[in-house]
Amino acid sequence: MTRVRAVDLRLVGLPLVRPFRTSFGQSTEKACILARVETDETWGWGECVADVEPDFSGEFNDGAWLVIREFLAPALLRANDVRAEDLPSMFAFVRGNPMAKATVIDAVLDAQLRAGGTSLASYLGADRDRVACGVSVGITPSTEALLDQVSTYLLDGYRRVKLKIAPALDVDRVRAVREANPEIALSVDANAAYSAGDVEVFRALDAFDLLMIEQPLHHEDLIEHANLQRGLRTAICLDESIRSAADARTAIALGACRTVNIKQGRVGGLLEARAVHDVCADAGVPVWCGGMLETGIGRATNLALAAMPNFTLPGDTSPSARYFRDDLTEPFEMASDGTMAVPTGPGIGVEPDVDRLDACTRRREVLTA
Ligand code: NPG
Repeated sequence: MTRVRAVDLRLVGLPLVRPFRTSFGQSTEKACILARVETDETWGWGECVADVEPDFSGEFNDGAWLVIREFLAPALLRANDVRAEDLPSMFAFVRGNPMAKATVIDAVLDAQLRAGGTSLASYLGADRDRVACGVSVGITPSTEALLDQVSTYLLDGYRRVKLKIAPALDVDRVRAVREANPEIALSVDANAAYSAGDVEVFRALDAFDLLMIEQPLHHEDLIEHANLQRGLRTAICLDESIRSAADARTAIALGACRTVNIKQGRVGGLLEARAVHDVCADAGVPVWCGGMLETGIGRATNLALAAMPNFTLPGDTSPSARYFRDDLTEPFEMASDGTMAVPTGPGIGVEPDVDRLDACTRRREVLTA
């Protein structure tokens, strides 16, 4: 049991080494909330995957900050003894807001595991000590720039390349990458930019032997995803549509997808992510670990999750240098075989550098009982 004495919230900002463009916007900087919970014995870290604007989901940094400060942290600080496993039901009085909840739940879980000397990977039942890395390539200014980036990433050793697509920046670009690289594991991610009327785009993409087409349609439209999936050879993967294990169960029952991207922050934290993994494993649906440009704290968390048995496809778990010149933790490195080591220390197994953390902190608030 753990008693939380303080929740130390920071908003940090780190420049990205190259802008990242998706169908919903462009980022040049990673700005996120970090929570450090302090318990009687130890501490734990949680990284919030919300962004500056409510574009990927309805959550955003300033909103998540308020939800944590006004609702989640006070409930946690009032509780005498808690386990991370108690928090999803303790936080049920707050509807939605999975990213804010994940930040606090993951931080308490990290503290609990540090106190017990257990690594997050072994707590989650990981069955390997290295995971295969994929890379997500943002929308580039030209097809030439895209081909250049893809060949650099392939030389780095990545095991799978995912291309961001958007209307009119899709079939021709994917064809060019496929023709230049006939053998690679290739996928595309639309971030919900299309509608049911765009079926011709997906029929054309179906010819490129893709590993999957990720989140083609609106996140609430599972029926349309099922209709589309019935007409395609390529597997549809859902990301934004899956906010919980219940969503995963529904999507699979409807035939709306044949694979699932698990982002622990999008589903309310590591405990729910494990439940999504289990639902998919029971249904024979493979999963993989998504990424949201996390700092080393969120990256350590993702690597532990990605080592669970049903994570059978390479994830968006790239090394630190693909995002940041100076990560907050020791940088994560990828071996030339395209794999990365899963942290083995207690909890998430990493710690941010205090000076670097202070240098990139924009706002800080320490909440106590
Ligand atoms: O390497 O972490 C990464 C980026 C992977 O493409 C990626 N993430 O839609 O999945 C996504 C996208 C994303 C990034 C979404 C940031 C929201 C915020």
